[in-house]
Amino acid sequence: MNHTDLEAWLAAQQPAVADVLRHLAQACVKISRACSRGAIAGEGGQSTHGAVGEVNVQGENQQKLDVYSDECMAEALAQCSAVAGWASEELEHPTVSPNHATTGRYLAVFDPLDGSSNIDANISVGTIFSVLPHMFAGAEPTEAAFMQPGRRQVAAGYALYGPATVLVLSTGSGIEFFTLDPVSSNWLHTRSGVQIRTTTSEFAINTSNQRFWEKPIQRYVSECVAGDTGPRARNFNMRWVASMVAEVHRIMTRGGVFLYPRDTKEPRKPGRLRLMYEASPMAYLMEQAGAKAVTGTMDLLDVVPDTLHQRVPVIIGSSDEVERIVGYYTDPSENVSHQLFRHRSLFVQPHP
Ligand code: AFP
Repeated sequence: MNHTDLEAWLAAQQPAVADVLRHLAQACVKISRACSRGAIAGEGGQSTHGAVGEVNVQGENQQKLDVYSDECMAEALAQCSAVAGWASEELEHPTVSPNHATTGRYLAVFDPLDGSSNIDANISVGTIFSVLPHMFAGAEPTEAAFMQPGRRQVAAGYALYGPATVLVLSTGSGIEFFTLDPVSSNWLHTRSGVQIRTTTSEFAINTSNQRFWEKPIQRYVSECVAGDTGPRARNFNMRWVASMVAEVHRIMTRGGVFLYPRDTKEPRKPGRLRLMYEASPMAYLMEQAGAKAVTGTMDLLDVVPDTLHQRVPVIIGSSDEVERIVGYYTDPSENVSHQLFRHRSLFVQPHP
């Protein structure tokens, strides 16, 4: 079967946005190569496999591949004239482009290697990215320039480094899949206009946190687990990869719902996942595929960030299930104290 490639698709996009995506995709090729080489990755006796032995800005153990992936992204974006600056999960503050800070019209935000705590186990990992307009183009971007809700994204995507490397992109007109040809390093266009099915019998959640969940989530999961003996009157299946890109890609291909809700495990943190480089880009992609993305009490794309590394509750996927969960949040008998748990409140603390 003959496939067109990424360049052919980019040629039909807005040129500056296309240029940002081209550079991001090039970085993902390098990251893919390093991931696929596992323990033999690295050059000149310098392995890029294993832990660095330090914790990053998130308070998480940093992997050498986290650092390498971050460098690949920064190197690619520094060469892109459309990008004025970028922010990474790995760095506390944004980076101002060395050459294009006052001329670039866009900002990039990314998690260079999401799920990297799985890398030693050879489980799929991925890169997630978001492209925002630079609202103060002409001036060097400050941290404040990044504080935009996901609704403003002009493009988003992820690369999944699994058995095959897949790039999923949207510029606001639907979802496109590209598959990396490892021989030619070319991204081949493999699916267009992907839509997520509205119904599903598959959910993904880390049930070890069950005792910390809010009541609507307790209700939803217990009803799924009760299967055909409960109020749903049908059986459900559960999946948990602990690698968000893999979970989202499964939902893209066969439907499902993914939940990392607010919990009381660490009351200072309103969730596990990060708004700007995990939740927002994935929410944008979900909506582009006809699915839904909420915190439980509002659309994820409407959450206005207070800080770069802000965390947020995430409930995304097949619309029938997400709407049902939202219904449980608005049900007065579930007694969720919305006002106490607003997204801009005393309960939302900066990272980690
Ligand atoms: P790491 O990048 O530290 O591996 O975190 C991955 C992640 O942010 C996301 O990809 C997973 O969905 C989630 O964390 C897994 O969290 P649990 O450790 O609670 O399973």
